[in-house]
Amino acid sequence: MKNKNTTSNFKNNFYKNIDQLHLAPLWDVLSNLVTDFPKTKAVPHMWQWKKVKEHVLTAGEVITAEEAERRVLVLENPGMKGESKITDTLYAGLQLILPGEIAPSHRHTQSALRFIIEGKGAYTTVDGEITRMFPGDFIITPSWTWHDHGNESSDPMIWLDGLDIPIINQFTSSFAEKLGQKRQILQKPEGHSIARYGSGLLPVNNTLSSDKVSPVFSYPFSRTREVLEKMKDNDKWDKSHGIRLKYTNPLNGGHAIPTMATFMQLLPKTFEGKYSRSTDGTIYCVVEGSGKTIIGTEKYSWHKGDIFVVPGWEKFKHSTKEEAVLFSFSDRPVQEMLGLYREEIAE
Ligand code: 1HN
Repeated sequence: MKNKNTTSNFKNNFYKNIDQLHLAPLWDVLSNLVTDFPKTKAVPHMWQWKKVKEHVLTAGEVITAEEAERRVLVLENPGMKGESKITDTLYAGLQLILPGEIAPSHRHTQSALRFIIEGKGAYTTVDGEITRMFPGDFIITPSWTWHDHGNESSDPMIWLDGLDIPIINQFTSSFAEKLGQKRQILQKPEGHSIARYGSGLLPVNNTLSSDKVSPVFSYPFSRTREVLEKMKDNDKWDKSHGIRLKYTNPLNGGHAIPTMATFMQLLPKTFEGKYSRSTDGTIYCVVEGSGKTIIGTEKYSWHKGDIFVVPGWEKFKHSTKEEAVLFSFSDRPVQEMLGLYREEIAE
């Protein structure tokens, strides 16, 4: 008995002593640190456009775009409340700009993507070049570029923001500054970048300092849709993903944004996708049509404007009755760069 007590005292003292020196026993935590399979607090979830839209519009009565700096309702993963994350590595939100408003110019090391859901013709300016935004357009704001948004149209404009905020914070590399002016000065004519870099041509004496990010910052939906339409009759469908295209950087064929992969896909009518899973948690936004996605054990019926999240390594499959188009984004480029990316398709 005495012996047992002595041993237990000896051990208790050991744990107390090492704790005081900020030392901790790995054997208590190892199985949580290095798991046999990916583990995440993120859960599958869908935000229905018909339910969230009215609240995004009401935010316009609660605060101005200028006061808020960016008037956004954050899409919080229900498994990570209060963390401003939709997956472990990504942030997403719905931003509203009302007619006549300006979201003032600023820049930060986080990269951003915009995917336009509703409205017509509000603008964003990125490093001196303006582009008008229409539904289905995909626009990038590379790390450390000045950007401001404004709405000179007569309709509210709502878009999906995707940022790599959790990744940047993990690396303690967040920097941000305000320009101190509502609008930056325009330095290039509208259409400058897509003309030079977005037509299968590149200026021979290209003076870009880096190929890390795509010099095309606006990918209009009209062009993307045409590609899907041309491919749908001639190309082989992926068994899980239908016809899926990635937005690329024309300088090197890589992803348009170094930290976030972005995709547009077409699912044909009466598609019955096979289950697949991949290590990149993915956010989907419905662009056209309707369908169903089973994520893990949950079934989601989606329509235009709905946004749903598939956590990393969770099995999922899509099915449709009518033709549908989906935009999506994930942290795949980072995983690919580090040699971590894995995917599996059920046979
Ligand atoms: C940001 O700069 C924008 O520029 C949107 O529209 C959302 C969320 C967190 C940090 C910066 C924008 C943001 C953001």
